[in-house]
Amino acid sequence: MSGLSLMKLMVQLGDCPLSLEAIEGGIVMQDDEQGDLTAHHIAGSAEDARIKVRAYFDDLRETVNRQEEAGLAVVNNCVREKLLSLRQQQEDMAVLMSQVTSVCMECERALKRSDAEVIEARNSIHSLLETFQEQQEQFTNIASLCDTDAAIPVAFTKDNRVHIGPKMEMRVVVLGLDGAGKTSILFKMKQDEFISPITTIGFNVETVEHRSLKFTLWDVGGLQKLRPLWRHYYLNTQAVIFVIDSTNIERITEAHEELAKLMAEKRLKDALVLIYANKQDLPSALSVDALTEQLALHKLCCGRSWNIFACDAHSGKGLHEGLDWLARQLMSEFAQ
Ligand SMILES: Nc1nc2c(ncn2[C@@H]2O[C@H](COP(=O)(O)OP(=O)(O)OP(=O)(O)O)[C@@H](O)[C@H]2O)c(=O)[nH]1
Ligand SMILES: [Mg+2]
Repeated sequence: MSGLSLMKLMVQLGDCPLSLEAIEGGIVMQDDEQGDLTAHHIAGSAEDARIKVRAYFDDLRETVNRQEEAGLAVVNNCVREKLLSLRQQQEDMAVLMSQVTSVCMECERALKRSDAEVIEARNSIHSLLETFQEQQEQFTNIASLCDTDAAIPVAFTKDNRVHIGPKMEMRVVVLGLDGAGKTSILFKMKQDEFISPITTIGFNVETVEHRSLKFTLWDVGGLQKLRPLWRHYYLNTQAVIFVIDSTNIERITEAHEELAKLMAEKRLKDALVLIYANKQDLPSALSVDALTEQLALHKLCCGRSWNIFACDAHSGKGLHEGLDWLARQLMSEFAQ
């Protein structure tokens, strides 16, 4: 070994303890301004990293605690509202009961009167009976308004949202090429009717209730000149329903291109993707397997929650299965 290499090795060896301290931290001797050697504590990169991780989780815990407080406050509000309305109903019932009692007493008095007195008082007896009938109706109304369900539904979504109350809402945008059957599907879901719609210029919006969910469905026109408008519907969208005309083999590439654009869209990166292979009532319709392959869905939707369902807007077959899947994807295993 030459003298120069030996010198290099010695310098490296000399550096070694310093590198260990840089990682683990410790005491290093350094010259101060007066040229005296003084001991300094250095933190070390390991400690730095631990501090960063702890700070991150402290912050996360604080956020979670705040959200827990907010969630509990909503539960308390729900309980308060339920109790208030129950008390109100009890009070209404009590008032009505006392009114019914006084009417009953009057009726009894009327029964004890002589025939001549009854004839003379027939108008007031008639209105007494009318009042009695009205009270009976009011009583039935109050009873039907009574919320007999003591449950306070609480549900948790996979994207870490807590829902307290009867129906959880989900914002969904329905996209696809023109003529794919988006509007037909929307009508079928909403009013269980197949009406052949005209092409959509703009959008339709409907709410559809399905199990414990309330879907707000935005059906946007699919004509090529309208597609640049799709992006205005992406914000806060939890799911995309992409409708394909399974019989239109010539436009499969065009559908693939549009779906690929959606998959690359940042604002939709967490959105669930439900693909409806529509018009399955027609004999020329491609099967779900064939479409999955032709659209290269496994590659295109890789890394996200997606699924494809065969359906037809005519009979409505397959539509509910799709919504069921969306609901299951949204709710976490803690969901009730
Ligand atoms: N046989 C059959 N026809 C369907 C089905 N769904 C839709 N159609 C027909 O397909 C055509 C287009 O349907 P729309 O619902 O208007 O299509 P869209 O996707 O809303 O089209 P745009 O509004 O232009 O984007 C209409 O003539 C519908 O009657 C289906 O499941 N089976
Ligand atoms: Mg339409």
